[in-house]
Amino acid sequence: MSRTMRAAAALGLGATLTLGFTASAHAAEAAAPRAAAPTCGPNRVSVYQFKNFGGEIVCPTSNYSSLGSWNDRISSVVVPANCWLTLYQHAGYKGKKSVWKRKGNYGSARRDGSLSNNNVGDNRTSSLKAGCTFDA
Ligand SMILES: [Ca+2]
Repeated sequence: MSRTMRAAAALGLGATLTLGFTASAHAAEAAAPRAAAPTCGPNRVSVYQFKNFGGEIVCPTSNYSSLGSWNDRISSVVVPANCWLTLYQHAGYKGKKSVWKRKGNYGSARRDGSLSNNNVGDNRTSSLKAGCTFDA
């Protein structure tokens, strides 16, 4: 093998590594929007610790008369088209409530990045009713 061919082979390897790195960088950029706002998927209600779909996330699939460690902790929600969600201020489905969709209402998806302007309020949810058609 001549020195020229070795140089070309080395160059080819270098180009491949560079291309691989570039592709990874693009993949990371493409995934960034989803990483910033993860959801429980198209068939699950998503409940978030922080406003604008941040922090920890949980995927309620039923009714919860109390929320344990999530008491007074919910700050934003995503309700897919085939799901429903009501948040209540107090345990046992009492107090002020905010309804995004009721069971049987399969309208368009709802996203609410802040509960500050909702009846239930920010960090004030103590029970909830959630589900999706696929849970029935
Ligand atoms: Ca709101």
